Amino acid sequence: MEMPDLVTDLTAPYGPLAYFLDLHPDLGDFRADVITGLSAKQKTLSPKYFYNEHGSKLFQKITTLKQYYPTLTEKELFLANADSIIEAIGPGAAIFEYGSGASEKIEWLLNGLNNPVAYVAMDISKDHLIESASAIANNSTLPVAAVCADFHAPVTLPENILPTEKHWLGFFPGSTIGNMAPEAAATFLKRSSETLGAGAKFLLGVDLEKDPDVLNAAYNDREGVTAAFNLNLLERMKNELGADLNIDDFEHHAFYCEKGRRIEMHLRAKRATEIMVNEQTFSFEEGETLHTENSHKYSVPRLEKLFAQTPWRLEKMWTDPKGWFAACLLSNT
Ligand code: SAH
Ligand code: AVI
Repeated sequence: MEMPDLVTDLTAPYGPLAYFLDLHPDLGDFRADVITGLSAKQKTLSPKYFYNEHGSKLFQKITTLKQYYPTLTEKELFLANADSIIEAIGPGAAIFEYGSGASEKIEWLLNGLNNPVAYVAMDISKDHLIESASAIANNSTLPVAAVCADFHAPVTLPENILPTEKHWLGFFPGSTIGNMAPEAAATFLKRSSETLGAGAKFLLGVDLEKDPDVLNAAYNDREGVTAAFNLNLLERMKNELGADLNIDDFEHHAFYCEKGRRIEMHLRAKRATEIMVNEQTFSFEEGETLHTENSHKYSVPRLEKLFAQTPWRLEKMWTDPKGWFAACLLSNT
């Protein structure tokens, strides 16, 4: 079977999965990115490193918190508008879900779509991905596959394993697009239009601007799960890179930045401290931070401006009664 260059490690079938494609997104990158990020004036690390197995479980826990409104709001929005979303998508869709996580938001689509042909889950968190996609495969008559990849890098789909008669439907729920800067979001959308090809559609969930009190509460939950999720980055540095650091010297710091229209998450030094990695020492003054995540909140006009920079055309948008979340159907025609 001839495969494109990018298909480096394809196993088909893989347990109940039609295939598992491993593009090894993490190999070698974590150490290099930590060193580059800690060397910058504002110390920074990509939020993609939150999601090792433990981090993915912590995120799952976040989605069950009452204060973390995005998950429930989006689920209710999808369900309330399921009929019109499904009609707009049309028959014969092969779903490619970006950042599929626990694959918890796919059921209504798999059950409701007219004649879907396949479901492909893609995520950076390998074990969590295999476990979640396999659970869907065990309960579905459709071919289900998984791709472990970084969605910022190009992905080539092994098309020849799936039926030829289909149109791709990109599915990107959870407002994970908000974790990208708007320019990176435009690049991501452009790339996805190339990956999914002509005739594709894309269903995107986006968190909207709202009262900063609601936003601040969602990222500073009372149970401290978001704090644990953030601090898990330091655990990863210790366990996977052998970094020498004292986790107790850092605290979770999250706040809404009005100017950037985003929640910023940081790890803030409670006292002067150091992180040693690869025999290099990175000093933190008291109060200095490692910036770990942005979560951008959009207005409808800013979303329209974003889509206008990409080949996607906004076909329809649905919002919930409070105007907190948007589901956008884009088409590549
Ligand atoms: N779609 C789920 C999960 C959202 S959490 C939901 O809506 O609840 C974000 C997901 O994106 C995680 O599963 C994480 O592992 C994945 N992810 C984060 N950065 C990624 C990247 N650069 N490439 C691929 N997946 C990524
Ligand atoms: C995955 N992403 C959309 C979440 C968010 O809300 O930005 C990640 C998260 N960070 C803190 N809580 C949840």
